[in-house]
Formats: sequence, structure tokens, C-alpha cells
Amino acid sequence: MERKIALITGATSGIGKATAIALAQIGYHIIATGRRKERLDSLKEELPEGIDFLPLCFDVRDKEAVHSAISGLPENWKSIDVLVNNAGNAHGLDPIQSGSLEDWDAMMDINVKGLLYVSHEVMPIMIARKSGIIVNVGSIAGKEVYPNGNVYCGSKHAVDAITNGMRMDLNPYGIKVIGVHPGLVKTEFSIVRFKGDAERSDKVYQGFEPLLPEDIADTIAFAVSRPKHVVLADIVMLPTAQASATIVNKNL
Ligand code: NDP
Ligand code: 8X3
Repeated sequence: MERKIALITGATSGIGKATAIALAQIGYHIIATGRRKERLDSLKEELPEGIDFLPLCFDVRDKEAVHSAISGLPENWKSIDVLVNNAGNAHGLDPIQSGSLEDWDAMMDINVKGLLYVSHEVMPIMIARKSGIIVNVGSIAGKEVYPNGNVYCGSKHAVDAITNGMRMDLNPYGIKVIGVHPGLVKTEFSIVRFKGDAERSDKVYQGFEPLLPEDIADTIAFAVSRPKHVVLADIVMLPTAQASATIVNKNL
């Protein structure tokens, strides 16, 4: 069988980790990235036998580190077939007038510029091969805005726009570009957003059944395994209890 390679950013946790496992289960060899090295290393244990694994530890905000990690890939890892741009988080949930510059920098630098830096390295590889699939993990926050979501929503609207632009510009090269936009998924997302406040974070997912990271991962695995002539361009995925960014039915 042809050797297939997937690179997943933010694979130390949540959606990225589940996606690395799901893609390994359908035969992809896995390049997993993130900043927490021990978590990256331990992911190997969760992949099926026979799947090769390459952990790459870098901060997506550091464009030199992104460049040297991806341009320095060993020869047998260079032909990336699937890129999943997943690394990202919300930082804070505050009215715009009291938001922090550090939080704003983090969200724009990681969610938007980090996605661009990684894509900048991988797109030429796919263009040269006239083949490849890029999955960008956006959010319902990239389709709608909610109170206090301001800059996070802005970063995810940017991801949505960039995804649509990528699809147009990469179309002549046969590269598929897929936007996946989840609603509420129970991961470490809210722990990060609320800076380690577990009680506040737990409340986000109480009283209804949220999505699990595996739900998103299954959908990504399904989307990347469609026939060559089919692209699932734009996928919005919500828990059944969620009707919009702000409407969650806690009585189901
Ligand atoms: P987690 O907090 O569980 O995972 C976030 C991942 O991003 C981690 O692996 C983390 O790795 C990585 N990451 C964060 N900052 C950086 C950085 N500077 N450099 C490299 N990697 C980084 O959250 P989720 O799994 O929920 O989030 C994944 C994506 O899904 C994000 O883009 C998020 O916006 C999006 N999303 C999440 C939803 C949810 O409700 N959970 C809903 C909609 C979209 P490490 O810290 O090791 O670097
Ligand atoms: C994560 C989902 O609703 O917190 O993107 O923005 S939400």
C-alpha cells in the first residue's frame, strides 16, 4: 500500500489527539505536533501497531521553529498527504473593553498566524505533488459572534475566510481544503480559556451532552477518505442540544 502521511497540529490534547488516533486507525503514518513533549511522546502508545510516528515539538507562533521542523523532516516523512491545522485555543471571555492584550496576541498569533506558518511550509509540498488535503479546524465562533467572544470569534472568522481563500487558490493543484467548525466539544479548551479554573470550565459542559473530541476526529477521518472527486468543503458540527453559538438546550 502507498505510504500515507498526516501532520496534525495540537495533537497533545482534545481534538488534535483524537484526530491523530483516528487517522492512524485508517492507515496514516502520523506526524504529531504541540509544545508539550511528554504528551507527544506518549501518544505513540495509543496508535495501532504498524503505524510510524514522528513527534515534532514546536510553538506554532515561532515561525523559525515551524520552518526548521517541517523543512528538516526526514526524507521518508516529507510527502505529507493530509495537514490538519488544529492547534488553537480561546484565551479569556471578556467584554472587548476589558480584554487583555496578552490574550488577544495569543489568539491571533496561535489560531490565525500559527495556522498560516504551518500551511506556508506544507503547501509547497502538496503543490509539487499536485495532491493533498488541508483540514482547518475553525469553530461555530467562526460562523457566528457571541457576547464576550469578540477576539476569539474574530480569529475563527479569519480561519473561515483563510480556509475559503485557500480552497480557491489551491484548487488548480488538486488540493482539497476542508473547514471543520465544531460547537461545544469537551476538551481542555475551557480550562485554557479560563486559565485553569476547573470549576468554571466544568460548568460550560454541564446539563447537556457535549461533543467529544472523538466525534470531530471521526468526521475528519470520514472527510479525508472521500473519493478523489469529492470534497466536504465546509462542515459545521454541533451537539444535538446546541442550536447556535448561544442557544444550548439544557433540558433535553
Ligand atoms: P485543547 O486545549 O484540548 O487542545 C489545544 C491544542 O492546541 C493542544 O494540543 C495544544 O498543545 C495546541 N496548542 C495551543 N497553543 C499552541 C501553540 N502556541 N503552539 C503549538 N500548539 C499549541 O483544545 P481543543 O482540542 O478543543 O482545541 C483544538 C481546536 O479546536 C482549536 O483550534 C479550537 O479553537 C477548536 N475548537 C474547539 C472547540 C471546543 O469546544 N473545544 C469548538 C470549536 C473549535 P500544547 O499546549 O501542547 O502546545
Ligand atoms: C469553541 C466553541 O462556542 O466556545 O470554539 O466558541 S465556543
